Amino acid sequence: MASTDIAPRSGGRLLVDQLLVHGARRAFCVPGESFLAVLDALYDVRDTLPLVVCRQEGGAANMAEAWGKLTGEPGLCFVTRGPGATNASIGVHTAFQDSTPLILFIGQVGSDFVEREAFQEVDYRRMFGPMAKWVASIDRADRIPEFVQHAFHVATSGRPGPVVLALPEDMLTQVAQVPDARRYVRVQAAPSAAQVERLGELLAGAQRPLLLVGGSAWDDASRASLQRFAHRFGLPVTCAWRFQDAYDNADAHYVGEVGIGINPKLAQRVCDADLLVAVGVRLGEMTTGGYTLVQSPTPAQRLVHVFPGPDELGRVFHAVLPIAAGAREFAAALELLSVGPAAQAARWAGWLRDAQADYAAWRVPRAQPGTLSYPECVLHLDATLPPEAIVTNGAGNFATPVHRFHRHRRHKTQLAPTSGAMGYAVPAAVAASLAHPGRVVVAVTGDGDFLMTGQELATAVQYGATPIVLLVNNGMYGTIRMHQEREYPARVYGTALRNPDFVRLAQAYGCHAERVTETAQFPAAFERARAAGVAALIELVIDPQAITAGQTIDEIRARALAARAG
Ligand SMILES: Cc1ncc(C[n+]2csc(CCOP(=O)(O)OP(=O)(O)O)c2C)c(N)n1
Ligand SMILES: [Mg+2]
Repeated sequence: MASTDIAPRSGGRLLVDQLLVHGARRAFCVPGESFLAVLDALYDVRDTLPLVVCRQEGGAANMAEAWGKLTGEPGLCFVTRGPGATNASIGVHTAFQDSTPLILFIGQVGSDFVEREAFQEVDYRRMFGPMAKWVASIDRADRIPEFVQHAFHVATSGRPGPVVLALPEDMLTQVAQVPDARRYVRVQAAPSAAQVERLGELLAGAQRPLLLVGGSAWDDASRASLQRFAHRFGLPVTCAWRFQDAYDNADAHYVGEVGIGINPKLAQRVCDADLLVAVGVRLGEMTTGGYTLVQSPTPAQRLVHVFPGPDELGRVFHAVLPIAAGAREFAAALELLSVGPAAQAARWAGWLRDAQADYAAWRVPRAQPGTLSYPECVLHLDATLPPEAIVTNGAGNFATPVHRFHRHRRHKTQLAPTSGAMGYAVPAAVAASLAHPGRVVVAVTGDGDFLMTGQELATAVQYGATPIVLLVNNGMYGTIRMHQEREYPARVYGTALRNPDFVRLAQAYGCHAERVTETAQFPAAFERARAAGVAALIELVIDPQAITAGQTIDEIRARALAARAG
C-alpha cells in the first residue's frame, strides 16, 4: 500500500533500513558492482551498522556465520553474483550443518537480462536449494520489507539456518513508498507438560542415563537450568561434537565430548547407556561415531531427542520421546521436574563416578615426540585463559587436542564448524574479536587450514581485531595423511606441504608473530601475543610424527601394514 506520507526510498535504502529495524549491528562483505546501491545506503549508517570488508567471500561468509553462532542474530553477508556467491557458499553450508542463523545477500543480474546467462548469472534457487532454509529473489523494491522480515524469521526460528536472498541490480535502484516492517520475533516451540512428565518417568525407570547436549541456541539461564537438572538427578553430561560450550566443562558432571577422537571409554558408555537424553543436537555422523554409538533406525538406548526442527526427529533415529522444542524452552521446563521418591541419583551414582574418572584420565596427555608438546600448550591455555575467552578452530587433526584438553566454561566460547570446513578458524576469530573487543580470542589452525583463509588477517588488522592465531605446523595435510597411512600405508602422496615462512607472512600483514619450537617457550610467547595489542600469530612447530595426541605416524603405519600382512 503506497502512501503519500511515506518517503520514497530506493531498494538499496529500503533494504538497509530493514536491517536496522531487525536490530542488525554489523555486516560482512566483499563488494561488487551488482549491489552498489546497498553499499551507498550502508554509507549513511556506517556508525550504527558498520560494514566489515573482507578479502575473500569465504572469509566474509565464515565471519557472518561465526557472528550468527555467537550472537543468535542472523549473521549478515553481502557478496556479488556468480564468483562472489560461489566463494561464499562455504559459509552457507556451515550455517546449514551447524544450524546457524545467517542471511546471505547476493547482488544479481538485473531483471532486464535475467535467464540469458548474463555476466556472472547463476540461478541461486538451484545452486543453494539443498543447503539453505530458504532461497529467494526480491524482484520488487516494494516487497523488501516483507522478504527481509521473512528472512530473519526463517533464519532464527525452529532449526536455525541460512537464508539466501538475491537482489536484482535494477530492483535496488527502483523507488518505492512502503512502510518498514516490524522487528522479527524468534519463534520456538516448548515441550508440553506431558512430555516433561514422560521424561521423568523414563528417568525413574533408567539405570544408566546419559545427557548429550549441543547446538548453539543456549544462553546463561538455560545452561544454569540444565546444570541444576543434571545435579538434581546426578546425571553424567556429555557435549556433542563442537558444541562443548553448551555445558560447563569444568563442572563435576561433565564427562567429555562425543565427537571425532572420542575417549573410547566414553564411546562405550554412550553404547551402554540405557537412556540417552539428547538436547539441542541433530545427532549427526560425527556425534554418533558414524551412526555406530546410536544406531539407525532403532537405537539400543531409549532415546529422548529434543530438537527445534521437527523434521529431524525420527529422520535417522527413532526416539521413544521426540520433543520438538528449542533448547532454552526445554531447559526452562526442566525446572518443573523434581526427583521422585525412587531417588534415582543414588541408583546410578557409580555410573557417574566411573564416567568422571574416565574423563579425568583422558585429560592426561601422553608424552609427545619432539621438543614441543602441543597438548601441553592446550592445557596451558585451559589453565590460564579467562573463562570468557573464545576459542575457534578450523578442520584438521590439530583441532582434536583442543576439544580434548581445553574446557569451555562459559556459554558462547567455542566457534567450531560441525561442517568440518577448513579455513574457519581465522575468520571466525576476527568476527568474535569484533563482537567482543575486550575478550581474548584464540584461533587454532593448521598449516593447511590457515592458508585457506589466512588473508583475513588483513581484515583483522584493518579493523583492529586482535585474535591470537595458534598455527600448528606439521608440514602436511595431517588428517589426510593419517587416513592415507591407515588405508594405504607407506604410500604418501598429495598430503605433503612446502610452506611459506608463517612468521614473516603474518608480520607482513601487520601482526605480531613468533615461532615456538619447545613447550617451555609457549607460555611467555602467548603472553607477548596477548599484550601485543594487534592480531598475533604463534607458529607451533610440532614433530610430524605427532599426528594425533595418542598415536605417531609410525605406529599407525605399522598397525596398517601388520593388518595387511596378517
Ligand atoms: C574446505 C575443506 N577442504 C578439504 C577438507 C579435507 N581435509 C580435512 S582436514 C584436512 C587437512 C588439514 O590440514 P592442516 O590444517 O595442516 O591440519 P592437520 O591435519 O595437519 O593438523 C583436509 C585437507 C576439508 N575438511 N575442508
Ligand atoms: Mg598440518
